Amino acid sequence: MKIAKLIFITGLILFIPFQMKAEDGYKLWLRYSKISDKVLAEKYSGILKSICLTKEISNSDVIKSEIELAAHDMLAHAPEITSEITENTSLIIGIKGKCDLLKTKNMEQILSTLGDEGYYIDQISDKKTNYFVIAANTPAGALYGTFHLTRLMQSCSDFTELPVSESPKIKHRILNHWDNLDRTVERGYAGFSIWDWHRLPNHIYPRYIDYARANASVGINGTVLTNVNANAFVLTPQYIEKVKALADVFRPYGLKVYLTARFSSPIEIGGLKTADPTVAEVKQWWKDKVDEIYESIPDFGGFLVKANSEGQPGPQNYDRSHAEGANMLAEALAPHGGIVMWRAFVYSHEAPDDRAKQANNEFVPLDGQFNDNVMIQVKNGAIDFQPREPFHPLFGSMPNSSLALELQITQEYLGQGTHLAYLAPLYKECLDSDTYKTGKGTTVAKIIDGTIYQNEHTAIAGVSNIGNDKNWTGHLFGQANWYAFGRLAWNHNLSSELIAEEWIRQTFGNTPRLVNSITEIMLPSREAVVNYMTPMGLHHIMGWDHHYGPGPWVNIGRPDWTSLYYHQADSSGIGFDRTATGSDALCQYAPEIEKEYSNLETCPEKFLLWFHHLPWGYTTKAGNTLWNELCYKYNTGVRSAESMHQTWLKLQSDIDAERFNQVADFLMIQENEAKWWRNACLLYFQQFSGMPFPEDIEQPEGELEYYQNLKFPYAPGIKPSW
Ligand code: GCW
Repeated sequence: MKIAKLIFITGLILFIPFQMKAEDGYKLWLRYSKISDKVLAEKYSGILKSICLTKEISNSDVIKSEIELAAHDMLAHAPEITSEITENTSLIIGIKGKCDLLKTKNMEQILSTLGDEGYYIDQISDKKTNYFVIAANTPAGALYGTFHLTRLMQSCSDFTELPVSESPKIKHRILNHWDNLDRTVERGYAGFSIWDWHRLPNHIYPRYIDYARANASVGINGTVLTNVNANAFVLTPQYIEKVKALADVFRPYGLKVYLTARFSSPIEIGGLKTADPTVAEVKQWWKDKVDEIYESIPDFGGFLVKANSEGQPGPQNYDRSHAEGANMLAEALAPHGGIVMWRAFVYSHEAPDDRAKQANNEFVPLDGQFNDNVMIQVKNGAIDFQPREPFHPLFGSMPNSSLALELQITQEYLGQGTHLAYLAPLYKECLDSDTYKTGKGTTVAKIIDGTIYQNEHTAIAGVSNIGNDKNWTGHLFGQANWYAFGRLAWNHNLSSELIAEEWIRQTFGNTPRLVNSITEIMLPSREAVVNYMTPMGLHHIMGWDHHYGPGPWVNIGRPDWTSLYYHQADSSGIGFDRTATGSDALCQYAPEIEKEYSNLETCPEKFLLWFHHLPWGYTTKAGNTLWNELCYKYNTGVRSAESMHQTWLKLQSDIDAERFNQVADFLMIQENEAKWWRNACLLYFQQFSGMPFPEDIEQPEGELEYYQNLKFPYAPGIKPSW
């Protein structure tokens, strides 16, 4: 062949761009992409050569299919799977005492410390044969251990982490889907609900199984299928049959199903005249209804309830307390082992007191009156999932009740479906907050994991960001927040950094360039959103109703749904005085917190305007006027958004086109909207400060009126039907 022709063809081959496999994000972090490192591939293939799956594992099909999928996709290998140990066995996956190697004293001792969902991974040797072992006390533990092993392989681990002993710190680790039966998702930004109620129970989408896999891979063991602004219809027989079909799919993955219970259901679907929890026929109705559910779903988790909040019906409609309402449901569920999660997100329509105080006002007097199988589900902050809130004062204020933490994974107030905001730092900020309620070290994490009050039930919930978008979460990086919620629910001591790295390695790859660059984008991203939206303790200044974009001027509807109620900007200054000279919300915290946050010298600046109304000329710790400091913070937020965008663009050659382009486009949106927030908020607040913008920042563009006149009637994330 002529040399010239050969060079030409070779050149063609060399210049064919290295086509990465197209990826649409559907596989989430469970991509099991091919292990390119030959040495590791060989090591892993050796581990997965022949797997003994002890017979007693009731979910063995699920474990078998996961291992086979992982081996096939990562290693192009088909493991031998047996139910007895053979001379080829390389990996044993089993539960306590079900095979000789798991009956050793040492193994039994280890397993005795790991509880129902824990697992142990190690290499053990027996008569000169080395085995990898995943040992657990139950099938769920064995599955969690299996996902841990595949996660280590996808992350190109050299297994120096071994031995691994894991058990969850919190019992109920639950996603709350604010999904409506018409498949709209309240505050959802990833399309419609994945629950196709109309085709259930007959059609089981593969997506339902992948949903269960994804949750099991991070240890989530519960899912509330329906919106807390509840629809009684889901409790009718025809829907219970549909719910059963999902519960049957999820069960082998250790995922329990819960439903939201609309308090007025006995009237709406039961034909009764009242829903008063003290009326015998109402109690009987709920008992019969619960028994009916358990007939179809023997491991039904229980009910999540939003009552007497934002117009939802509840016991107070009959002058009964939250405790009377919750205990009625709890009594119906108790014989079946079910729980009630009763939400403390309450604030009165009449706005009688600072909204931040009203949950404590209503619930602290009821402490100790709730049945053992009732948990009070409390948002991380006292207002409403803001980019930053001090921890909710209810944590530590109800020592005789079981409190569950409710976090928001969907980004209702953090850029909705287009802003990259990695939320593990927000979750950790709350979890690690010291409430001082039983002295130093009484963290929110230790309250909800039962360490402080030894609760029988412990729980953590995340409001889901999942929809039927191909990539599940709309923004690809929304997947990181689903993942982070699961990992922190399992172990709240994990760091945001470690969780980010785990997710990046499984989602994008293991090169230092990918890991370092994407970590550099993710870790500061939540702070960036705080800075360009609500710096220094500002809060609740978003667009009206849809909550999209800035709205510091919003002044319509009930006072505590406006923005002015929260920033209270006027010529004298800005901020909400929650000290003794104001609403005194601080009195609901422990004295140590009250003292620290009341004192301007010690109050963390990130909470300054949450607790104080300060003059525009107040001097901050950096020596700036408050006005200039706010301008610098907004400007820093914009710079951070620009930097995130630029860092991502440098990764074009490292990431498949579809996922790269989507994130690049969304980071452009985020950069533009960060400027929008800065311009709108600073132009609005300048009306009150009367002070010039610092010369050393980019000057806010445009006219305030332009921003105030923007309308978004079709902003995403269906709004509540009040
Ligand atoms: O954040 C607010 C949302 C409502 C939500 C409510 C709640 C489900 O704007 O859409 O209703 O909180 O937590 O109940």
